[in-house]
Amino acid sequence: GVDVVALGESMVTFLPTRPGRLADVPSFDRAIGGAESNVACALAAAGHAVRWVSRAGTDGFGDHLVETVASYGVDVRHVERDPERPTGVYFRTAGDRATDAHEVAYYRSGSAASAMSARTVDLAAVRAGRVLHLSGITAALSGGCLDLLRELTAPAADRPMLSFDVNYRRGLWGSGGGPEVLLELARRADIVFVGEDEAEEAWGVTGGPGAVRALLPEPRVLVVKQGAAGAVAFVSGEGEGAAEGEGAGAWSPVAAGGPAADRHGSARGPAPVRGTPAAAASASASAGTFEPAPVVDVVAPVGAGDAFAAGFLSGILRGLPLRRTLRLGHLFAAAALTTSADLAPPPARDTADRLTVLDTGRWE
Ligand code: KDG
Repeated sequence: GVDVVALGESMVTFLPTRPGRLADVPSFDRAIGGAESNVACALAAAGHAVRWVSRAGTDGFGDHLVETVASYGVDVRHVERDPERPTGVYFRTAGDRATDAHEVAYYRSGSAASAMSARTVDLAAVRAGRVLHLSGITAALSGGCLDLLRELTAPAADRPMLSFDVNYRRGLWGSGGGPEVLLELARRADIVFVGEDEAEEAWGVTGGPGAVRALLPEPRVLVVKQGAAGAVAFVSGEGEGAAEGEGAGAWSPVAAGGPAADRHGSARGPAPVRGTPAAAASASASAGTFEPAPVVDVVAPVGAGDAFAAGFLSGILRGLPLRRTLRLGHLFAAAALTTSADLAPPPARDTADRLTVLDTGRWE
């Protein structure tokens, strides 16, 4: 079976060959980007069965995208090729060391992927995994894409466990409704990833991770990323007490032992543990579980959030304890932070396991 299906637009990415303003960079190196395929590739590299669902043009850029994602071992059979519309591309500059600010120039409006909708993607193929990973980028691409996300996030008995990375991209939303839409979608997900700074930018939340949880009490798992410092995970409901320990993933929404939907009964939405005011109150009252990130020299932050999501989902799929799952997220992110490309393969599983283990079992 398929562990994870990721759906979203990917683009050929042009990385600057030197620092400076977009206006001044004379040449670019080709790579690929796309938040959801970044997650898919990292998860496949970590040994999971992953499918990426998308659309791409029949142009050479589309070939390059699909071939590159496939080279990670991702199932790309459900990527539809559109002869009428181009593959999206984007250019970016190197981040300013002081501010991390980089310029992004997207050429994706009217792309093949922006024509994703409930009619142009195979919904059964999208819902076939244990986990469905989506991001807020897709919601900004077109009306059809937004409707598709609404359909995929609607409560349903057979819905896979839904993972949602808020991924607020101000440049894609312009002035219209992005923050409200992202909040609506995030509230319907089971696992949500959001940056503390992103939550402030999109929703004006200040006051730290607890304040973000107060705004988003519904998801069973909420991860608030705090940049170089680390990340805080909030887990509500069944198995909450096991979150800290080395228990066999009792906290996990997809802990080993059957399809995710089974664990929530037949009526999946909203799950009993999370719909009630009491659950919401206890979720927002909990301080969460903080795990610091390793210190690395950042080459380019782009793609680190995707890598974090992949590492965290890998820990969940493997039924690892929460703190170790957070460490895996940080480790995958560290691999992405220290390369210039958007997509960075994580360390091999045995290395990752040694680097993230909680108790080294060393002789006293
Ligand atoms: O998270 C990294 C992505 O933002 C990047 O790879 C490109 O998907 C992308 C986007 O839409 O910005």
